[in-house]
Amino acid sequence: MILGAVLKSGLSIFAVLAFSACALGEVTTIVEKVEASDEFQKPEKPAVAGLDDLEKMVKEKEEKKADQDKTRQEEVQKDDKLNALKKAGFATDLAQFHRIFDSEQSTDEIRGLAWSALTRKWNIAVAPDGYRTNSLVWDDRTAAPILVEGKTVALSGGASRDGIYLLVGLDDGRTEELPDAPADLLTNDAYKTDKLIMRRIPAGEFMMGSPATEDGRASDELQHKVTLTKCFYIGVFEVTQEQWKVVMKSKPSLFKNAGKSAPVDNVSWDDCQEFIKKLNSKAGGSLFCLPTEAEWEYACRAGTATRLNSGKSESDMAATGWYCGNSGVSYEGGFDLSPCSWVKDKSNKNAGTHHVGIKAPNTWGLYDMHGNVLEWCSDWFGNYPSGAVTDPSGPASGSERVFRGGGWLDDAVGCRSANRNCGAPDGPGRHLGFRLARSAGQE
Ligand SMILES: [Ca+2]
Ligand SMILES: [Ca+2]
Repeated sequence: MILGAVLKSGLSIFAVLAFSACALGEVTTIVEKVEASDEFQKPEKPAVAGLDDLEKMVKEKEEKKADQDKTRQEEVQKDDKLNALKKAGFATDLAQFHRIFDSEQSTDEIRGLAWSALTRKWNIAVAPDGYRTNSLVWDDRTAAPILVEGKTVALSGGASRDGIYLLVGLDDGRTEELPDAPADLLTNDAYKTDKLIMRRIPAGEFMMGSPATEDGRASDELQHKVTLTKCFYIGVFEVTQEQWKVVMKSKPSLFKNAGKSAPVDNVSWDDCQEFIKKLNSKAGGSLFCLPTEAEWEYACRAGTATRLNSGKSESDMAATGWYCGNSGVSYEGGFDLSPCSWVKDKSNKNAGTHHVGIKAPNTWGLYDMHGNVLEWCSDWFGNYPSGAVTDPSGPASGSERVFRGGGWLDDAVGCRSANRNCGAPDGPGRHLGFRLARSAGQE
């Protein structure tokens, strides 16, 4: 071997150490240096068995890396290009708004309409109170326009935001229809405490489950076409601790210090039925319910087919939900992470639930569909059908009920749109909560 030859020639041991420690890519250089040395006696056959192979390996590795670098660079360039286009479009629209605003003919009403067209076009989840000409800015980091002046606004691109909202009074079950999301959706705690806000989801069809190529998929996610023939309402947020208290007069959550606007946890499927029964009796009907598993996934995807409704990567997960990569908490009574080997980020000793509505919503304006608490659905757990189905509601009987969306302790794979979980209907847990659905009645 070359090391033997080098040693025999009396070369310094340090050179040998340097050789053995060097990266593969430097082999040739070291060999050349050795050959140039006076003390080195060139062996008859230059190479030593295996050196050619080694060089070939090094070359292949370098080529592979160059290929990967190129692909990565191309992806970045593509993103940059798209971002630049979006930014230019945004600037044009904003300029148009300013022209309307500054024109002598503009009235409050026209300005209001222009503002609402702009915010709608850019799919801004929350319009500010009225309109403010200088409050829209482009954020290069998120590649999206955001609102400043103290208002947090999350954005998502894509589908239009047609549809309406329903505001439910939890004390009396009365509902009020709203033409759009309230301007103070994210700043007024009422929507997360004594009221409940729901979003109308249009009827439609989608592919439920995951394609065979999806990273991290499980065998129970057989992809099939689902048609939902009726529109329905679904909670914009997970049901919170305070909302549970208002309806049930009880505080079941184990994360007692997570706050009023944290999702209720530690509720079983049976407990959720009690909540629904109470709310329905206040409302004088039976319209409130849990979403079916199909309705849940349809609402979660909001037209997307990717692993997550926000994309496919870890950073997409971090942007849209609380999962094991970001759910650390400092409040008392957090969950001790030390035995959780899969949690990479242990900078926080404990993890737990977070207030609803902080992370970016999906295209239909729904928050925390990925992560925070897992959400009970109405279905019994069972195998998916192999063909297309219409308005599915799961097997007629079973032993476990479905819950979806992954939670604060799951990894990103567990939070995928298609991922399914289930548990006994009478089993609560600190990972389990829910989101309310409501039939849209005869509409
Ligand atoms: Ca959730
Ligand atoms: Ca699963």
